[in-house]
Parts: sequence; C-alpha cells; structure tokens
Amino acid sequence: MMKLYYAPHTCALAAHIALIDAGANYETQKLDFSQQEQTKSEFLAINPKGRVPALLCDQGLLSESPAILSYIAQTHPRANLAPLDDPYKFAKVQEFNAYLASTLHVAHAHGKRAERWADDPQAKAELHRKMPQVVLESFLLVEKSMFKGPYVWGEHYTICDPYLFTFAQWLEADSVDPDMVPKIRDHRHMMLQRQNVQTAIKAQLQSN
Ligand SMILES: N[C@@H](CCC(=O)N[C@@H](CS)C(=O)NCC(=O)O)C(=O)O
Repeated sequence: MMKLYYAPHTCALAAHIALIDAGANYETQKLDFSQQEQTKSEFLAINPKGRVPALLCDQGLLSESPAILSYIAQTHPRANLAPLDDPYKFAKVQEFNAYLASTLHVAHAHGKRAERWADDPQAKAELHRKMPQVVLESFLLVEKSMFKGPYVWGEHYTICDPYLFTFAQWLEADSVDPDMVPKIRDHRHMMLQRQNVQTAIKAQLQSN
C-alpha cells in the first residue's frame, strides 16, 4: 500500500485527489506544519527535502508533484488520467505540470517563503511585494496559452486538473483576483463539484 505524506492547504492536495481518482490503495500521514514537523528528523529520514507531497511506494519514496502525479497515472492505467499511449501528448501533460511546479509554485512561494531566497528584510519585502504580479503573470500564461477547457486538455480530465485546481485555490491568498483568469476560475468551480475533490479536501482537514 502506498502512503501519502501531506499537510493541509499545500500542493499535496493534487496528489491526494489523483490517488482517489485512480482508485489507488493508499493511506495518508498528516504533517503539522505549525509544529514544523516537515523539518524534524523523523520526516527528513523519509524525505530529505523536508517537503510534501511525498509518496512512499513499494519501490521507495517519490517526491515532486509532477513525478508523483505521473506515477499515479501510469500505475493506474484504467483510471485514464493521462494519455499514456501517446509519448507526445504525455510529454505535453508533463510540460504543463512542470510549468506549474517550476514557475507558478515558485512564484507563489516568494510570498510566504521569501527566506529561501533572501535574508535581508528589505529584499524579502520586495520578493513579497512582487509575488502577486508574478503569480498573476504565470496564471495568465496558463489561461491564455495552455488551458483548453473545460479541463486543462479539453474534454478529457487528466492529472493536470487537480494540480491546476490546487494552485487556483490559493488565488485570493496570493492577492490575485480570480476574475482576472476567468477560465481558471471556472475550472476551479467545476473541480469543486467533483466528489473526489470534495473527499480529498475533507480527508485532509480531518486529523490522523
Ligand atoms: N517541487 C515540489 C515542491 C513541494 C513543496 O514546496 N511543498 C511545500 C508545501 S506546498 C512544502 O512542503 N513546504 C514546506 C516547507 O517549505 O517547509 C513539488 O512540486 O512537490
């Protein structure tokens, strides 16, 4: 059985939704970020990066959301969560998720995690100040050039959808007006109607 390490309100929500979508056999382990559990030796022995999501599989540990999401899709082909039989289309799925991980998520982190990049209070304040603009620019690129609708890749739901949804849930907290990205706003509302999304959100907020 796989084990997903997560914390509520983090990017680990995407992997959690995908595990449910896949019908996977998994259990969860919640980390309490308010207690900095991700930095404790017990978790660092599992994931030296000190980040979630982390997915413990039979073969070992997987980290990085795009890798975890593609692993879930590939190990559960009947769930049809990615175009597994078409290398180009599968690479496009990876391209989309890699952009979210490497650019959009990193832009978001300049808000709450500015200390990763700067020690000087003024430099940190500047990173924080510019964060909403950079996050909006990333979302606008997705909205205008990458998103097909109603799902990310058109009519077919893929592992890109829970990942985009997870970041769209942070729009207001990142001081970005969802109406600036109406397709992503509507996608978020559509995703919130899905039973699996509701189940994952509810499960993450329960204690375990
Ligand atoms: N590149 C990683 C990023 C993972 C990441 O930064 N996760 C955040 C939560 S959204 C985290 O664990 N932060 C803990 C910390 O910074 O101490 C991924 O895509 O999974």
